[in-house]
Amino acid sequence: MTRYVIGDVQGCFGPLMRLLKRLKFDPQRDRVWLAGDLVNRGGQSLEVLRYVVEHQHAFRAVLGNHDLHLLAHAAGLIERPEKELARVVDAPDGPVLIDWLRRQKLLKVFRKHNVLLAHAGVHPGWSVPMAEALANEVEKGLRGRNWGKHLARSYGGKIGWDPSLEGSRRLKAITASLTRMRYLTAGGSFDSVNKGPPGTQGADLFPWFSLPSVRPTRWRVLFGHWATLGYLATPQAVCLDSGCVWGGRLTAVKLKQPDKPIQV
Ligand SMILES: [Mn+2]
Repeated sequence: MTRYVIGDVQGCFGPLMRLLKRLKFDPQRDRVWLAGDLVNRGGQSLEVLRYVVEHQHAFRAVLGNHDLHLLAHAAGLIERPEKELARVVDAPDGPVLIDWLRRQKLLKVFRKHNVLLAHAGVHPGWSVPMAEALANEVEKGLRGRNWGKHLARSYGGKIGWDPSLEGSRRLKAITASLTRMRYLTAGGSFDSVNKGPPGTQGADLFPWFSLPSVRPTRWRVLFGHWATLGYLATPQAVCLDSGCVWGGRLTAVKLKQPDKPIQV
């Protein structure tokens, strides 16, 4: 069995199929973790979800901001959803696809490999057990029966993490850190404006994985979300979003070898 992690697919069904072929992916034998943003903008979100759910014994995902946006539409929280997302929700098998999606995680810990996987990243102020517990506060409500209400309390806004937060603002800060974060101030505050590669950001902002005050740990975070970063591997973090939906490439790595990208 080989375990792969694949970056942001964003409805790019053709490239996903080509990448799986390149990997000689065998759903009976291999396993894939998707780094989030399975859907939106690429045109074939429905096809991507159908394929993944059809082979769900082989696929798992951490949710990205676009996946949460789709869930929000399914829960009736979005007034004017993108056509591509409405096509998923309105499909005859839409409810099955949505139920699979909402049962995925926001953070996956691979203890044996000292690897974390989250769509945008893991806040440098969080220990691994803390990150797991915080992610679970959001995940468990999404798995439950009143998931739409829970999502409404957990999703939206760009609230930076602060341990003193409570209630809905705390849930929203957890979700934002795991699914939207790119730059932080030296003190760990959230920046919601800068999206470009390092070097283009405002003063006193650092990529979340290279805050000068944070001591390196033995953990490495695999993440997507940051297309302008492209595939990038540092000792602390590996970005797997190489901008497939923007005309770039779709990236996979073996969980055991994140330093060797496989791209189409
Ligand atoms: Mn994203």
